[in-house]
Amino acid sequence: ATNGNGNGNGHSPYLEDSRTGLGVDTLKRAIRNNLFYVQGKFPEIATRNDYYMAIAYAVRDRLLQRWVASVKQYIQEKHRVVAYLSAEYLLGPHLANNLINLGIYKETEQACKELGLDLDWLIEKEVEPGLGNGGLGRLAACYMDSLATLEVPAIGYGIRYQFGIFEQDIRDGWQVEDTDNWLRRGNPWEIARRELSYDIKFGGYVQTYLDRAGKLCFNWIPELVVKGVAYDTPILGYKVNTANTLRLWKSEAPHSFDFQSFNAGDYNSAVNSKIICENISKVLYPNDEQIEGKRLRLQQQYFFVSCSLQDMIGIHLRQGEKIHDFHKKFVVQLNDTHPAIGVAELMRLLMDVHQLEWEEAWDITSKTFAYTNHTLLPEALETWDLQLFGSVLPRHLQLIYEINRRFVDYATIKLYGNHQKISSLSLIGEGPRKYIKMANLACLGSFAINGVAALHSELLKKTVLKDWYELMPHKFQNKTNGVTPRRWMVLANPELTNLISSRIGEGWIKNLHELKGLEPFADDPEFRKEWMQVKFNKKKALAKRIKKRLGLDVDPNSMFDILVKRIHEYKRQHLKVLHIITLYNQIKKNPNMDVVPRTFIFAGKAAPGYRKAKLMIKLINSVGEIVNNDPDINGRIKVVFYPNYNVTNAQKIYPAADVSEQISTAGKEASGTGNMKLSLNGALTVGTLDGANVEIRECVGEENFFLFGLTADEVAKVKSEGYKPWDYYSENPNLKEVIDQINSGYFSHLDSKVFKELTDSLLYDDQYLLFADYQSYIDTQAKVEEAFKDQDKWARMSILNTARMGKFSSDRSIREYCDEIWKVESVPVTLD
Ligand code: GL7
Repeated sequence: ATNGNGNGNGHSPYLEDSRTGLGVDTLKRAIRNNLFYVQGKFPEIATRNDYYMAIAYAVRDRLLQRWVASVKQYIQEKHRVVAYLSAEYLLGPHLANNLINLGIYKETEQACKELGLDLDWLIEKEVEPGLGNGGLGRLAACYMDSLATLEVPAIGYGIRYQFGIFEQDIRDGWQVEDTDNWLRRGNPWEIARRELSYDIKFGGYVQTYLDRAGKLCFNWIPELVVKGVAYDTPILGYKVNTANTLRLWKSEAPHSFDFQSFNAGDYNSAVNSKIICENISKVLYPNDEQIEGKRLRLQQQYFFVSCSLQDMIGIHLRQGEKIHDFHKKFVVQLNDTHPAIGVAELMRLLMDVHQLEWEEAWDITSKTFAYTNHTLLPEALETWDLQLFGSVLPRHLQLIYEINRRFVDYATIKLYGNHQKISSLSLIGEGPRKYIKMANLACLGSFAINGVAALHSELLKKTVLKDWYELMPHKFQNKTNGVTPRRWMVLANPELTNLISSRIGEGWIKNLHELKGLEPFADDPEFRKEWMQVKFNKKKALAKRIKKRLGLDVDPNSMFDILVKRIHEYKRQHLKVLHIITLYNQIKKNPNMDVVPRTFIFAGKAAPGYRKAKLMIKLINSVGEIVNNDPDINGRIKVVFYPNYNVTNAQKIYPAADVSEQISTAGKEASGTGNMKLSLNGALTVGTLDGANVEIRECVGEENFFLFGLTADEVAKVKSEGYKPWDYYSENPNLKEVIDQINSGYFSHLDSKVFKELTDSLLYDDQYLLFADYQSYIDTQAKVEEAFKDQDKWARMSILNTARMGKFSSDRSIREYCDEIWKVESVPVTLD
């Protein structure tokens, strides 16, 4: 066959078939060729990693055609583009995901087999890029998947951290951190674009002068200039031609040496300045929901935002468009306040570099940005010490002052005389030290503001962003989070995927609402049996991993009760521990009682500087040590802390869950997304009315959800009336026994001091109302136990959970963002 270009292949005028072909034979050839030409190895001496790399390159080659075609089409047809700005992307391993999205999993498996390789074994080899902390970073990754799948032109911008989230190990029950050197064996999924780089200034001072026309001009003379180099990773949509770009910036020194110091004989300071530059993208801050007001963190934020905005302006102008139309070409989504400095940076670029006047620059800026808020915790709202800010970004401090001056003038008229409101809206906080309020900068500079679940969006309007809502109600929206069914079902749970597809076809993978079609099968005994068999197999597989990693035997016939997420007081892992000890005490007092065997599985990382969270991990492990080895318990309850929770491990845990624990204090969890992944995989939720739990319960039906605890309104009320945890403690004998037992050293080799910080904070403060929710939680767990005894009924409930999760696809979230905020349309990509 000829395509008229004279090269005889049917795909492309400039590529050989072997680089794009999707058949088994071409895949085999590609793997062998890559082993030889890229790795420089032959089969007899190739290591597992060599083979992994050979396959990864073979797959990447197959993405490239789609990637190039997508970019080409966006440029030629000048489409409107979404720029997603996020300091974190928690992508998870690429290989299996790309095989699924390309639709060549089976072919590759076969090709491997014929080469004597086991694909799954190679997939296990991949080190995941952990460039995020938790839900916020993972959401960005799910959204990139959905944007591509929905064929929406989009670029994700972020930081190419050399070290991602730390690796967690558990020693003597305590968390210990190790660095995440994810790039040590190379990264076959990225392409370095050395030619694509921008200079980023830091520090110094600002000169003002009048130009020839008498206009006041500003010249920022920096103390340090850093180069940002683009590293691109293709993000392929599911069974479409669209491959979007994730562009992550790496910081480097502009020249490898500072020649001035070098010539002056000061080799050390020359090398030093190189190190300072490289440090900016060196490491991800491991804090989740907590700000760290460090200079380097501000530098990271500004670094990637400035690179990204300069890049967008470059793309726009190279297409022959006018700077005045920038907001028509790009809409920029701020993933939390981390990139909010973009508001001031775009003003600077438009005015200082592109010579626009203030009014026009502000008009463009405020039509460009939209802001997603991800938290209600006051301690997580970013602020920067004003002095620190000014020393890193002197020009931006001027701009923020001027933005604020104009805004306060406006607000003073609108809110005549309400000084308290005006000062709460001000971009600058007063106090012993002044500070910049990033959420306020984001709210003012954006045309849309959204929360991430219905309850969260409502609470934003009533609490943290109340004054903004009253002043600018038109900006406020809700966009409930979602998760990608490709990674969280097709990839993580192929067995359940096949079972579902055997009954309702495969349409649900792209249109999750089609899962509704499963509902009738909840009444089909044969289907229920197959459903529970898949669950059992996934539990067996997880049990095997637990045995391998921890040497612990767990029974796959027991109920797998799962609490996996970052460790945080508001997420209340310690409430789960109170339940476990309560159950333990019941059995101890009545060893013959009829209990449903349960395996409690915890996983999650604590921020390295968060002492109480680390103590919670120690408590879980200490309780596990006693419970797991007590002959009276005889294995009926087991406690597991599975180390190093990350995307790879999450993919193994979710499918094995019977029960999903979503037990945060109502009003604290903005949305949650693990709650969605677990329910999608057929787990039943024990949860509070918090975040997206509210909407999950609405969808699956209250009879298929175990609700407990105070509502957000009740929490607020209890607190305002003067909450006294001690009263709950002294009036509830079971609770008292549990707390006293922890304090006696029962779980800590009679050391009664280890957990004192934790128990004291519960007895005398209990900010997160564990004691107030304790009895309700215990009672609800008794209902869970009863329900589990009737496996037929349980199977029904499990099937209905999955069947009714259609709403929680990230495809639905992204559609809403596209239609209601971004005003962008799908662009089907055609291959030539
Ligand atoms: C979070 C919220 O805590 C979480 O509830 C939400 O699902 C997630 C994505 O919207 O964002 N906010 C936040 O700062 N982190 C989150 O995970 C770290």
